[in-house]
Amino acid sequence: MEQTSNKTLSEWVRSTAELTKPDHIHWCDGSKEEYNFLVQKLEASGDFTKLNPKTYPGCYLYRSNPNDVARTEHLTFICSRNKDDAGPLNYWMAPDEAREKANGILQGAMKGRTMYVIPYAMGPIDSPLTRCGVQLTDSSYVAVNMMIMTRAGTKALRRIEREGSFVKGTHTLADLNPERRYIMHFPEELAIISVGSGYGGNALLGKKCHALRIASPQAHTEGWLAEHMLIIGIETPEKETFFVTGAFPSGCGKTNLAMILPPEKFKGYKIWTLGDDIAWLHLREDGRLWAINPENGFFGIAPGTSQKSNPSALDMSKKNSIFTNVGLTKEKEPWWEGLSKTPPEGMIDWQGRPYDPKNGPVAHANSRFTVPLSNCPTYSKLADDPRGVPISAILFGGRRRSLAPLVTEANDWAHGVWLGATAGSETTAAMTGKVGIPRYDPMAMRPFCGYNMADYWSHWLSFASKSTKLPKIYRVNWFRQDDNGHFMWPGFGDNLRVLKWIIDRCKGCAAAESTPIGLLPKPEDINTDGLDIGPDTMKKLLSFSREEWLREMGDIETFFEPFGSRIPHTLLEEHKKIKESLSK
Ligand code: OXD
Ligand code: MN
Repeated sequence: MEQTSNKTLSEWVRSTAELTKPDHIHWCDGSKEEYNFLVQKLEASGDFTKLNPKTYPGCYLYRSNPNDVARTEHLTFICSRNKDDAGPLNYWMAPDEAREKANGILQGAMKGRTMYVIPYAMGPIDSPLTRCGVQLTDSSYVAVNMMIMTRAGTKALRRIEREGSFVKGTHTLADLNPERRYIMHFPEELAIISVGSGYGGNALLGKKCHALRIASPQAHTEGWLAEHMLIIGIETPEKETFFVTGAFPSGCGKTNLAMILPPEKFKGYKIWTLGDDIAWLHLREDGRLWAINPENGFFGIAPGTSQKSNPSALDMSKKNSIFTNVGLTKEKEPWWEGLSKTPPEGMIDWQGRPYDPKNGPVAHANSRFTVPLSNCPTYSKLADDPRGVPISAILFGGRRRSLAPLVTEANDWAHGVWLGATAGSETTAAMTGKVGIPRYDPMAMRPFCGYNMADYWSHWLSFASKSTKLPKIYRVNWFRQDDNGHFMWPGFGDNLRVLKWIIDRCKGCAAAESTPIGLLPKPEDINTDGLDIGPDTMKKLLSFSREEWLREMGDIETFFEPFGSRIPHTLLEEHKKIKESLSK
């Protein structure tokens, strides 16, 4: 039955159904009743286990296929017409070849299943910065997750009908065969095809596929930025709020930082949470960069989330949440490594087996919670403001055991882009493959930039000529280790100590010292009141080694090489300046 006045949409739904042959088609209206209906269906089929209704009301556990537990970067393709437009950091497939491959898998793939038609808005429903999409999927798990993660349903459909344009996302579980798993993006056609995976970033197409890989080239064309960034507001005791975005690679604590609780000595400070993963940034008439969070929920990593690291996340996931691939206690509560010291008696592991340490951890290292944004105790209503929030500072981070000081301020915008472009990190369990492997992850966008990263850097650099009121840029590294392999910085809530220096810098009331790699605080500029951390450690945390950095400059040159002449001249000039200053 045709449910929309948009002819492109109804024709696409019709032709996809003809190809994939679902038994039913369900147009999602996004209502509570519909969500409950889908949850009941998942419970009846045994896919969802209801958690303890007293302690976890409205919460469910889902176990994915053990071969389908993380994003698969090696199966993720940018299918631009021109290979060079995808750039050296993306896997590329010619659009015709990709469509042919996908069609072979889509053929009859939804037989025996329902195809859900999910219209969704990325961003507040009435924001001019919002973009819409429609996902077709044969997974009820994906449908309920999309309902939490995006503003899905009739309102989004009406907006699509008014505007006419939308991103087309086709998703099928098919036979979950890793050999026939492809996550394909067609930036020139605003289309996504994802087959053979039901997992998070591969399957919830509004998230990485739309809001980053399709939106980043779209933002390039239209003059804005689609970024892998959290958004927070830092309220000071004087009741001023500074908004900050932060790009950190997957699994580096963005969700924790998005909802930190200030240390005891920081009376009167408050962190407001607007988003933990994605920010869309636009320059407004006032010359400032404003950010919206296109998402409406959290898809956070469970292991390591604890009373110490993130009490707010524990709190917010205690109602109306979906847990994926965590353990299950006798009391029907979720459990993961880090939640308490040892697994409680009678634990069932993430694969549904009685827990046996021989089988590995209780929860998969990339197990997740899906939680509505508004559940967060530090949620800011401004997350729903159609204008977004004005950004004072941008953080670029990574997981580096040495080299990068705790915090470095960029001398100016171009230097800040260099700091972002050369950020490195160690791989985590958020993607399949080995963990702990160092790699450059520019602006934490390596797996998510839908076009040539060199053009992306040029786009970033272009903002310098458009405004004099751009945010200050910082590189941060919470993960520096001493010679014995211990973390030197306590992290978590204590990161506010670094954020305080940053906002004091934005206000113009904190000192910094100019060095070849950027502006650094002196140890006494960071408030360590109440912290068990000696002046020597602070000194080390804020130090850099010329030798190490000169080696790093060489590694960066090797990393830049495959971009050839497409790499922006300004970035190379910046690199040369820093290298010269390090050699003096
Ligand atoms: C995520 C990721 O799920 O970055 O946010 O992998
Ligand atoms: Mn992410």
